[in-house]
Amino acid sequence: MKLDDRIIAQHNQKSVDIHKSKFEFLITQVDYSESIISKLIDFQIAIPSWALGNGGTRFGRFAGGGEPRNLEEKIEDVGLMHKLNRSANAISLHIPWDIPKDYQAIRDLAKAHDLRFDAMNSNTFQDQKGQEKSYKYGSLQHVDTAVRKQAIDHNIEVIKHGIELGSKSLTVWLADGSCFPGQLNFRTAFQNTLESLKEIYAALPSDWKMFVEYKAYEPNFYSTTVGDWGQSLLYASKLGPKAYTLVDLGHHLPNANIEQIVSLLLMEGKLGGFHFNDSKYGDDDLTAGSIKPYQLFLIFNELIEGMDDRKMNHATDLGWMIDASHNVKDPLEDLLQSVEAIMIAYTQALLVDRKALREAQLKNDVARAQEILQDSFRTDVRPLVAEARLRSGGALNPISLFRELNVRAELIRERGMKTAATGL
Ligand SMILES: [Mn+2]
Repeated sequence: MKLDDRIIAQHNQKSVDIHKSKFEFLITQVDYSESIISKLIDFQIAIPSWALGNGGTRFGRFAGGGEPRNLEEKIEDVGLMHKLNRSANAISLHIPWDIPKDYQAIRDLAKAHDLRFDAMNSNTFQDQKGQEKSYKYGSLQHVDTAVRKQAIDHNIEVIKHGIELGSKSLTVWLADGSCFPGQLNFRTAFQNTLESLKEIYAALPSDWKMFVEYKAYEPNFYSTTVGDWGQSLLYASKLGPKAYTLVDLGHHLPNANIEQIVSLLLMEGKLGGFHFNDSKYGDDDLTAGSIKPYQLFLIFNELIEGMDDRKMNHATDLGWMIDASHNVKDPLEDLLQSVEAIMIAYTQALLVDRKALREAQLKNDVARAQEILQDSFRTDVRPLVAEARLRSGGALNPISLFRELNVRAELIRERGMKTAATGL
């Protein structure tokens, strides 16, 4: 379904006065509010095609109803979301779940929704119907050259689809690893993976990036061949200037200091992209900011500090994407909440008084440093985020409007109850 500008304007009319009074109050306390608003308008987060349906667990999957049945409907869902919040102008596709049948038609549809194509994602973590070789014991690391070749060819095919759609990056996440001690020779697995990645890297167009995503564990539970940021950085460094590390917030061991990882990767010029989600225990794929909002703020604090130090463009120099797959919420409501949480954390981090923080650090004034950070974190910046949305034509309250319009009921009527957006 497509949303009319007039409907958004009517929705905003109802709450614009109360918004304006909150906004006017907030900007009396905030320096550079206009510059912050323009950064917020520019900041866009890509939506993965697999987040538009309900995910499952190893125990099963509960369909939510009205999930997109094909690539066209996935683009329509992201288009609707972007229309509501004006902060989700890209979709990230997964191959083979989203292979376009007609590139031109898919490009035109995305354009009609004001969307572009973000990173392409390959899949060597499961076997597809009719696939010749199995990835049961890994893909790019596999002891059998023929399996490695099949996985390399698949990644190169993903790049080709991406070129047709105007994407500029490939994300490689590998499930490769081992479940038991002795199963793998670690060095051989690393070398095989590196050699395979080199062949994929060689197929990248000159203006593309390759993101090497790491993950501590799952589906392998003893070792993972790209298991942490050190290993990812090793691969990315050996591959060359187009290869970068990708940080997924759910892919660390418990209590890892992700903000420090981000800071050092930026320092080395090797942070490429980001997958947002939140977690209580592991790769829980919960809504961004739902469990550890302070951590999300601290990560953004390091991102801004590091990007500004390198004179990077916040909006375009790193890949920003949500990577989540939820089991109980309406996927579109969940994604709207995630984007809002990301925008809030970004705004809070933009408020940090960096000069004062630097001074406190140089004086070893620990309490003052904490005050400076927490002062920003405890500021209710929602009116700034809403103002940016309002100025870019979005809804003051995207989720309220989504509910008022009964979007999900309409999607269920169109698409049915038992549809699935992923190939899981
Ligand atoms: Mn991820």
